[in-house]
Amino acid sequence: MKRVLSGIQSSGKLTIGNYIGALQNYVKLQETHECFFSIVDLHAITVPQNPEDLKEQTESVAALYFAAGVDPNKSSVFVQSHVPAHAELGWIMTTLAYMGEFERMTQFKDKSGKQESVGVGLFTYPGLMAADILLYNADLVPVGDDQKQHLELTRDLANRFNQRYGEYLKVPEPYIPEVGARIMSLDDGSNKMSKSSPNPNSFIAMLDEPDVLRKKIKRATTDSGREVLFDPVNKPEVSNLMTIYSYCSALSIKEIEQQYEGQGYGPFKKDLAEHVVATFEPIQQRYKEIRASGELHKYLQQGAERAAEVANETLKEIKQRMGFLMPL
Ligand code: AQP
Repeated sequence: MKRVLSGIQSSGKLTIGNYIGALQNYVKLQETHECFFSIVDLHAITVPQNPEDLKEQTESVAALYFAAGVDPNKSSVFVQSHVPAHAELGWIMTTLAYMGEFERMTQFKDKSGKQESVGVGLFTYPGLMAADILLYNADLVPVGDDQKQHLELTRDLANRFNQRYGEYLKVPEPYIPEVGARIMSLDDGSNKMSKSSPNPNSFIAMLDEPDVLRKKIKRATTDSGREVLFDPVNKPEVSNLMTIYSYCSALSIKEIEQQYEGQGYGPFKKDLAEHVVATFEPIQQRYKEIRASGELHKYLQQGAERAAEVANETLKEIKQRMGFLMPL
């Protein structure tokens, strides 16, 4: 069975972009693959986090994994900081990487541009991400479009390690969803929807109450036209809303175009909101049940134990090959 590794940062409230681009694929992949899914809290602290919020966000992201359908008996779900091998291999990976490689990362450029002072962790983020993946010798990594470049770097680092220390690490392949690889922000069709955006109206959180969600969709930016047409270059905002519509309704883009021909944006947005509510209401209900059940920490402990078994073995082999003196 091929192995899958993926993770989401506990850096805010998960958006429908995280769901469509990542989580919903986790649920599918666990049926055919051995899956490790992480809540990457060590990545979340690459930008400042309030301690109380970080704890709540980590629990919330974990509960959303299960609410979305990740099954703790099929997949190992764990918090990254519960498996210390991630931080240790993350350091080792930064020693294998070159400055120029990290400097080229567009996510670093985007995020550092928004900070007053830029933390070193934001810069070395791709080294830790490489460690996350390589510790599990993952075959496949489900990621949205935005993470493709980091995965490319992970592949380079795995190849570099294998050249220097002998063939050992598996070079992972990206798994990019066909629909929804990049859900854009509601207020600007050229920006990715992000959970850490300071403007809550730019994203739809998976846990937004139905009325909040309806309001956000109603005020979502469109354009001065009135045609519901899929044209990401000239109509990026409307096209993005159509992608979300298509995912939540299972209608094709063509069918959506036909349905709203000559009707303008009003009816389209109204129906879109109802499809989004119908998609996320059951998940919200399960989320509440999971948080109330007290089972969450048990699942996470079980996941961390299974993850640590695999990760510690890989780390040991890596250290031996690199010439670290191993403890008796
Ligand atoms: N807008 C998106 N469309 C499709 N996929 C997305 N992902 C994130 N945003 C979108 C995918 O979700 C997974 C987890 O991402 P992450 O939390 O590790 O980091 P990110 O990509 O930086 O996500 P955010 O929401 O933008 O977080 P912040 O605001 O903290 O940086 C990844 O597979 C990602 O591709």
